[in-house]
Amino acid sequence: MTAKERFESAKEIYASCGVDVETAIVKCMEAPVALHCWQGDDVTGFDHDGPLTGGIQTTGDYPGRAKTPEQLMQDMDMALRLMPGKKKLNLHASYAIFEPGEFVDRDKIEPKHFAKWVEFARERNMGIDFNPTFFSHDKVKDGLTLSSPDEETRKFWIEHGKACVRISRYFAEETGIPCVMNIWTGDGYKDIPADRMGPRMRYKEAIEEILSEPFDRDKVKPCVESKVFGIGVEAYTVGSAEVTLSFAATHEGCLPLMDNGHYHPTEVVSDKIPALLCFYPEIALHITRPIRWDSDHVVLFDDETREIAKEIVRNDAIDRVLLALDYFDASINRISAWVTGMRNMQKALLYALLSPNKKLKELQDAGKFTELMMRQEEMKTYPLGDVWNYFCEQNGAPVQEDWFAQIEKYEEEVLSKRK
Ligand SMILES: [Mn+2]
Repeated sequence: MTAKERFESAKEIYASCGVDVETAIVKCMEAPVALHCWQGDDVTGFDHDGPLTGGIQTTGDYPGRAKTPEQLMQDMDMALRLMPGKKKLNLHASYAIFEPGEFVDRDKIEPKHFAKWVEFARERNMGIDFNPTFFSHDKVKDGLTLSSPDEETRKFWIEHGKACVRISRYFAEETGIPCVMNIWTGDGYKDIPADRMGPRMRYKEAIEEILSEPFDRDKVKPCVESKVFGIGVEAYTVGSAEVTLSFAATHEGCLPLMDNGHYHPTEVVSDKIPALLCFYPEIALHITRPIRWDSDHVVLFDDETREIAKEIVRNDAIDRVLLALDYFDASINRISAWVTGMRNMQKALLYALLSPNKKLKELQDAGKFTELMMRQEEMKTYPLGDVWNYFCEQNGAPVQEDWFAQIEKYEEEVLSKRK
């Protein structure tokens, strides 16, 4: 059987349970997923020499890490060629590109420091999402940035946030695609604080100041991302789930962002998606894979990734849920890590789109839980692979494992030669 014949056969099989494969493919093609630049260089960036801080950690020392903007773009380009579907570029402020001999601190960065990224994105028809970088910097004082009791420290980081709003505006204008600007800090305490509310009030006011920088709500979409704990901030985080959710709920135009590595290990973001969709016009997600903690492993085609995709699709919310990847693994080929995670996210979306969602909801409402279980389980072995291969082909991306030969070739010819 040819790939086309396999696809035609799969189409019939899905049609027998009421799923229109062609519609699923079109919808999957239109769902943008933001590709995070920081997988390519272990969250190092180009604006500092110090260690990674903020309670996050990369582990591993696989050879060939991108060390310059040119290398990072070259690697990203390689990865992008091996992924089907619509992508956005996701940047951190620490990836500012300076001219030789030039340097400005984070409170002074300007759109021009991201002009090369705009060029990169435009040539590839991608929008750009953005993140102020509130970590890995000597102005993080006692583990705090926006919530610091020290006014000078707070002011520096507020100015950084405002500079990032201006840069986000520039991205949206230059690409014609809205820019999602996500605010996350690692602010918190290692041990039991004496004052939990004070830092949170300062955090609230600081974010309000950042968002007082003017922007058009159709072009810049600010988000606040929560976290339960980080390395070195085990006892308390300022931007907890309650803080960010309440902030977004009470500030017009600000969206909540959920990172599925940022909750207690038994909590699932898939269940939180429909909860928030009841109240917010739009929400944002960071897709990662936590193992026992916020370990940021590569996204797999696992139960929770599929469940997240199902909640987005069956609530008809592809347009309302802004998707981005956020993980970093330095122990394996970094480009392969990018490609594996992106393909799995897209595969999960396709899987969800190939589910008879309406029928399954009807079974639930009719109290037919025996049949509901049977059908949900049977769907798992429907011929997703045949549709996925066709989807990749339609998007000019390699099918099945065919992409890996290109990774190996690139590793031999490019990565292994890097010092
Ligand atoms: Mn995140």
